[in-house]
Amino acid sequence: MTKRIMIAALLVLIAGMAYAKGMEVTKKAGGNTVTITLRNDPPVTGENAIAVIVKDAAGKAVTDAKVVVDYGMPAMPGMPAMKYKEDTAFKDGKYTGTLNFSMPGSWYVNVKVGKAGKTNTAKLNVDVR
Ligand SMILES: [Cu+2]
Repeated sequence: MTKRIMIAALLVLIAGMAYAKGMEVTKKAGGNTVTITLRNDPPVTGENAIAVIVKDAAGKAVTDAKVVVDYGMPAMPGMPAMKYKEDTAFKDGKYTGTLNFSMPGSWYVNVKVGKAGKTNTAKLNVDVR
């Protein structure tokens, strides 16, 4: 193998590892800790699976919350504000759904965790490619 091919192979391997891991962010939302994983890192234009794990202040998994993801882009020149909503489904310890980013750029992703009449939000911004 030439050096160039070895470097190319290494880059493919690193890219593959990054893809497998996805993007993971942990945030506080009220008394809960919310771990948000996006399947793609960086997120891509089109569909991106999202998984959310919620734990209470004691570190115990919260399995009966209503988790909704509001995401969008503020208005920009030549483009009105875009707002989307994804209702997640709880399965195997995670609240999962799919976000569909219609264009590249900076998107906000607000993960709303509702339980017992209260809603706490974990906010993040992602740079969609
Ligand atoms: Cu835009």
